[in-house]
Amino acid sequence: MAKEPKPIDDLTIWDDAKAMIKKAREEGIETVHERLQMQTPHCKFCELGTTCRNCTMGPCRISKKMPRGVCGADADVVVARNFGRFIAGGAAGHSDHGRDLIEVLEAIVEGEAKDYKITDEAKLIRIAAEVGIETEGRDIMAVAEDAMECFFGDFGSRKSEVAFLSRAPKVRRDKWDSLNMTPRGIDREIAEMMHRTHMGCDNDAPNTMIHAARTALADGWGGSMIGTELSDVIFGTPTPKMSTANLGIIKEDQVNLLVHGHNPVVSEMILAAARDPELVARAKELGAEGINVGGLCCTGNELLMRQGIPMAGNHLMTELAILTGAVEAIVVDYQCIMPSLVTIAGCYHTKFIDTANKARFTGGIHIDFQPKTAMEQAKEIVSMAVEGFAERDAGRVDIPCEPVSIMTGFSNEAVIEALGGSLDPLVQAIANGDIRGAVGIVGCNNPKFKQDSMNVGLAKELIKRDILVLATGCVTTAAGKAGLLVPEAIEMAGPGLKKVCGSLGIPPVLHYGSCVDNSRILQLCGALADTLGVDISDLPVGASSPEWYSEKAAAIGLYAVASGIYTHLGHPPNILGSETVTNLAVEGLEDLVGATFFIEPDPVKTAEMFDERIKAKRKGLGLSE
Ligand code: SF4
Ligand code: MSK
Repeated sequence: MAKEPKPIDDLTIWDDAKAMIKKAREEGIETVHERLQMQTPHCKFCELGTTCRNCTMGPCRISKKMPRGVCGADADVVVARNFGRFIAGGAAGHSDHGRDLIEVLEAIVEGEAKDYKITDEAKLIRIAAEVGIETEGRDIMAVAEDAMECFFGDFGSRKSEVAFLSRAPKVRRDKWDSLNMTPRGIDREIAEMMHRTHMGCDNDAPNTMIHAARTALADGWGGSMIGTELSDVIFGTPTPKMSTANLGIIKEDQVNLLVHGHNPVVSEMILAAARDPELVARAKELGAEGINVGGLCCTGNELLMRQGIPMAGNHLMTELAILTGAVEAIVVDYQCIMPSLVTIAGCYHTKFIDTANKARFTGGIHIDFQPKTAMEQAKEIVSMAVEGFAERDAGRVDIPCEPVSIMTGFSNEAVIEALGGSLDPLVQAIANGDIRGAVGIVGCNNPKFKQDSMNVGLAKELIKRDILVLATGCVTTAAGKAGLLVPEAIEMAGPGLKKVCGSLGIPPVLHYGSCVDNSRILQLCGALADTLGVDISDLPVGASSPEWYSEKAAAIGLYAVASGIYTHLGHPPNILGSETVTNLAVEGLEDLVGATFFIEPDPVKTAEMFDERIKAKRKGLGLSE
């Protein structure tokens, strides 16, 4: 018997989402919420992490009745192996994204990508010097070539550590060395995780978990950091600017093209093509006022940070954006793109265009996007969107709200500039207790949570307690829609945070970028620890992914913990079938790396836990609570 659909009010905190879910139900269009209901209850073995499919003597399910798989592996081994592979998947996603940026840099150096350039030469010189490249008096292309070689090298097997580890405090690097946790090469750690978890290899759960942490560190201080830094070099380092968010950014009188995915290599070019006078003229010929490029998920965040484009929404808004009936094209690169978008686009005039060979969608229009032919291909894509305007059915258009203002663009460079050139004023504000600590709230939506209830609830609870929040990934649009990303949001903050942010004219929740940009937060923590002469685990900081779902979010959580940052998850990964693995994650890692995970679905209790932790860390630094 078909299940009764859940009340719409239970699914999301947003009016724009509610209106579109209602429209979907009226039009008989299935969304993520119905599919979750169909999949519930989930397989208990998989939820506990106790299913193994690593060989064909199985698959095996481990339980009290059947405590060992055919090979003899117990629950600890199976859970650790599954978790290890989960982390490897996340690290591979972020890091392959980073590699794509190196390949664009290579194409620039070789003169094969005329549509891309080195936009921030000063940053390239700065990061090159950081990784030991001679920069004095050298041609910028020569420096770029050496940087490219260095970062390609980080993916291989010939180094003892990835280059940006130089940004971590020495005491932290020594800890990683002593634990066998130092990431040597990005692909190496990912491949080794696959090897270790092959039948008959690493059959010691804690040892597998250590390598999981090493793989995650290769992502955070390696692949993701390379992705962030080279994106800044090629497209410009973000600076503060205003923009808008929610489904109201979709304009009835314009050609609407939404970019979705993660990598700015495609979406930056789409944005540039959308400004082409001929394409704009053609849009006008067809009766539109212009071409509107809006963002979804993290490729949206990338363009928001650097170019200030408006954001249509986060993960759970991607299906709903198409339901406005006013989207001519949705252009995707990779990661977090639900295949259901092709089906929903097919219910409207919307063209679904995929651009990466490694992320093709059956039923989508595929453009094999290449740096060599970037602008030409981007114009072809934008042209498809423009022509689609004529096919729009005005009777099915429903844009449910007006957009809200948001402030974006807080790279570390921008923050340091706002502080007058150094981190000292921030250190001072932390020391005198105006800012008691900082928490990065990152990651996704998951239909298992009322959309954004945790993301927004936690941010509000923390700023009340004078804890600065840094937002990345899909938390960004949530915070923006809740009015937390504007300077006026200081009215929701505690007195100290209000004073500091008020004097700088910045919001108490700072948009720090996309998912790979969590590496900016790692870099900031490293620099703060160095300024104070302590380890990262001594700082009054935390991380949270309240509504996470993806392998990448798990890798982010693990590299945060392994870097010494106390980290919250709104629900557990699939590890509860092993006491050893669970205890290690929520307790045992404290002794090893100075931080753990904690799992808590309630935002107020989560804020209280962070508050306690921050008090303890402040005390440890000799500061008032
Ligand atoms: Fe079963 Fe062991 Fe094979 Fe896993 S590796 S499927 S536990 S026999
Ligand atoms: S897009 S990984 S849903 S944050 Fe980076 Fe959002 Fe999570 Fe994808």
